[in-house]
Amino acid sequence: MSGSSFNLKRRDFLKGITAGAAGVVVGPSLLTASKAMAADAPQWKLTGSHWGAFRARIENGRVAEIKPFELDTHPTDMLNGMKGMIYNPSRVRYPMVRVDWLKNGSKSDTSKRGDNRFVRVSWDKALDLFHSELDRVQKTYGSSALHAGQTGWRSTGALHSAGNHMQRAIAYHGSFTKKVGDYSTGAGQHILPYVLGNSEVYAQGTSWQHILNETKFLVLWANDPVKNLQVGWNCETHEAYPHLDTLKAKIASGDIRVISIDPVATKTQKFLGCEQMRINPQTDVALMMAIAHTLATEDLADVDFLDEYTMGYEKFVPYLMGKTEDKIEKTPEWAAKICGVPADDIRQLARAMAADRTQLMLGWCVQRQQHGEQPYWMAAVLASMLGQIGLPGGGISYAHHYSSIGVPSSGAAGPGAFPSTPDKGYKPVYGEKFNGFSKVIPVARWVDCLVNPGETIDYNGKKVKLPEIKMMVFSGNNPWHHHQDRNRMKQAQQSLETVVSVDYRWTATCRFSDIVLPATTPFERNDIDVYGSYSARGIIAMQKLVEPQFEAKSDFEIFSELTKRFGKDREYTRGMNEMQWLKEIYKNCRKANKGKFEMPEFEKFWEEGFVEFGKGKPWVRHADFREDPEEYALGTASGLIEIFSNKIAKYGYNDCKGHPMWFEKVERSHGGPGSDKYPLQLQSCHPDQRLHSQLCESEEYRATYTVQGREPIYMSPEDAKARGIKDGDIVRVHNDRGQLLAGAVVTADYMPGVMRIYEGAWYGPQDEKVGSLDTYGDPNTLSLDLGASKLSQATSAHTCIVEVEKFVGKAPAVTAFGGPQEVEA
Ligand SMILES: Nc1nc2c(c(=O)[nH]1)N[C@H]1C(S)=C(S)[C@@H](COP(=O)(O)OP(=O)(O)OC[C@H]3O[C@@H](n4cnc5c(=O)[nH]c(N)nc54)[C@H](O)[C@@H]3O)O[C@H]1N2
Ligand SMILES: Nc1nc2c(c(=O)[nH]1)N[C@H]1C(S)=C(S)[C@@H](COP(=O)(O)OP(=O)(O)OC[C@H]3O[C@@H](n4cnc5c(=O)[nH]c(N)nc54)[C@H](O)[C@@H]3O)O[C@H]1N2
Ligand SMILES: [Mo]
Repeated sequence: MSGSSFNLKRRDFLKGITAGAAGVVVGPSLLTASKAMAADAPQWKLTGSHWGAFRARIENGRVAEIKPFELDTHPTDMLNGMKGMIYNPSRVRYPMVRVDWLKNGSKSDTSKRGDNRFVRVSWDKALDLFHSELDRVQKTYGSSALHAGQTGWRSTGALHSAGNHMQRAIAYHGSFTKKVGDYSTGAGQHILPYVLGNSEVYAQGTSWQHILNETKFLVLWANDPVKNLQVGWNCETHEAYPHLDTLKAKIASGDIRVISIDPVATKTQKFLGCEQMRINPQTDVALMMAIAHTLATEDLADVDFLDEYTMGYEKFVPYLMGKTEDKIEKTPEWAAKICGVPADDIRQLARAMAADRTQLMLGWCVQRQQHGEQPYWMAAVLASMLGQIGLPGGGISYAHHYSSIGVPSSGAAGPGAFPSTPDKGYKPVYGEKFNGFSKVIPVARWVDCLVNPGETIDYNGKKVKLPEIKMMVFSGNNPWHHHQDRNRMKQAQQSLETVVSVDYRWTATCRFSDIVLPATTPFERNDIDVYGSYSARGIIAMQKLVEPQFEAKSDFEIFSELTKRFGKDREYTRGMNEMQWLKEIYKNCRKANKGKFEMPEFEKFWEEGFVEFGKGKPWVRHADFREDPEEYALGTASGLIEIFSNKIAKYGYNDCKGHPMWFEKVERSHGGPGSDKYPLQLQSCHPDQRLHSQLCESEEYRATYTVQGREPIYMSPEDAKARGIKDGDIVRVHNDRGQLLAGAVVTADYMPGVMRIYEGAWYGPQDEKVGSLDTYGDPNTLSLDLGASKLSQATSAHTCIVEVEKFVGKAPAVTAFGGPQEVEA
């Protein structure tokens, strides 16, 4: 893998596409579309995706060639995988029902769920079954037994937002259990409102222009923007990348110093040519404490800022100085033993931060760990001690690696999404019946509901009674990728009577479902979306490239037909079809932008393909608060930055207290708990060549990074050598929770004791039994399923230790791809 290469520049990119196109090897039978296609003349169409806006040349009803949208100066290499998203052997082709479920319905043998044996049925049959199950569950158990609340990275497009269709349609039938929070930033989005008055993670950040002009010392903390800005929530145009080019130049010329605090030499570090501070995983809070200790003891803390803008510093200092119950002074020497950074380096880092304009930029991975709230809170404390919050190029940011944050927003309104809830005054077929259970659960605790129904857990100052769930519906998300601890899940899901999945690829979630419905890809329907994500640079027409493949239907069609079965289709669709909806969405957007941003009539827009709003003005986060902390008080209890939170202290939690603290983890490499048996940290960071599990099905593109057909596991030369592993070997990775096969990539980018398998690798179990070997390499076969704390109950995916060995013998075939085994009823 070309770990060091930045996003391809336009010219190389086009080369890449041509090279890829030359080697197309997809079996002809898979390419046959369901509908007869007119042999149309070659033509280019514009569309967009999480990976970028692009134009596609259509020939004989097929996508023949792709080129990036001309406004995208830094297209991602992943566009090379796009064609394989439409044409691949893992597409869901027809409605399918699990064979045993078709025979026995809700009384099926659920220990067989996952055996991947399915029967093809008609759309009518599948939707009738779906509908009758909804009826049965509402009648028998009530709303609490239905969970249709998981959401995820549905495709771009305001209209065809998959989760919204599922939730709106089902709500017309009856209520269901919903979720709060997300897997991305669960711990961060829960702690920061107490500390900074806003979740911060999805807020617009200080503009890159200010950072490039004013910052002298930029600290990338667990942050890999060059890798992670390749995808965006909307149709990307990669507008942050030119700023990263400038940053690279400014590092070379000595104008800006950048350090990456990370156990791994990241893609960003290698692109920028910046420094790295290697840190033991999960120990960032110890390092932060020691930096704070140095600032406090060397008189480097900005006491005026702390006085005016923060509260509770005086309650935190005794902890820092070892004057509270733990009696540990958080010196650099203390921290060095935990985080592996020499004490002198810690002191120098602290001094450098205090010496000049310093911007801290945190990534999100450090908060997808046990006690993930603490590094986020402690980083805000550090930034407060440095006193630069609200200055251009100073202070703290939690999102410059996400969806073009840091590129100023145009200020224009984007197109409103298809509603996720029913229209006002609606009457569902079944009334609400939650039987004393909580209606909303923390997103990552749904498997806990299956394991411990009726249990009451703490959550963010409240109590949550976990519902007894009997039926789940998934659309636009892939829980058999996104959730932790496969074998726990495998065991737990047996208590579900019915599982329905809507997707366009046969994911492990489909494999572990009873009814599977084929959706269209975003390239088989018309839509409209923002391009540029947070820059809101313009609006793009996502023009249908090809007809739906096989028997696929859009989510809009699927749920229209479902609602028809209980007489709510007119309400659900408001009597409008796809094009009418698009016109309506566009019209409302045009109205919202009237007098501010010029937008043509819909027909003209559709023909031209996009409307540009222009660039926004550079901006500084928290500048208003700094200017006038009363007028622009933060949304915290005191209106100030809370180094101590009375609210949190009053919750009385043992794993998140009144101020940030160092907590040991249940398991940790580098001498931490459990490391005698499993000495290696397994990171499951976000993939360089996928969006989670999306694109993994793209066969040729996957082949550019797999090792002997398996997902790569990256490891240090030291760890490989100690185990007799060579680059290219198949290895078995295991811990007490599970085992998987992966392909070794040995690289000095990794420090000893740290390994990585990118999340989103498709789960390919040898069979449906609990504990079976995962043949492809899904890291969630090994990850821990534990709430980060009682405050957030967020995922702790990155609290995970393992051992690895060379696999000897004949490796079993990869079972992850290629769809179900089709059987007769
Ligand atoms: N170990 C570990 N696990 C993690 C993480 C980690 O760091 N480590 N990260 C977590 C994070 S941050 C996230 S955001 C989650 C992501 O978790 P998900 O959002 O669940 O991941 P995706 O693979 O993007 O799944 C989206 C699914 O929606 C389907 N889809 C796309 N478009 C449509 C459509 O139009 N209609 C229908 N019906 N389906 C559609 C796709 O085919 C895909 O199966 O994973 C989490 N899991
Ligand atoms: N290409 C691509 N980009 C994406 C996504 C994708 O799937 N593919 N997903 C998007 C989504 S949904 C999300 S949530 C974001 C995720 O954004 P992040 O969570 O920020 O991304 P990760 O790549 O998981 O991790 C970032 C860095 O954290 C480091 N790290 C891990 N553990 C530790 C630790 O204990 N200490 C320190 N100091 N560093 C650590 C890793 O080595 C890595 O370099 O990315 C978004 N961008
Ligand atoms: Mo995420």
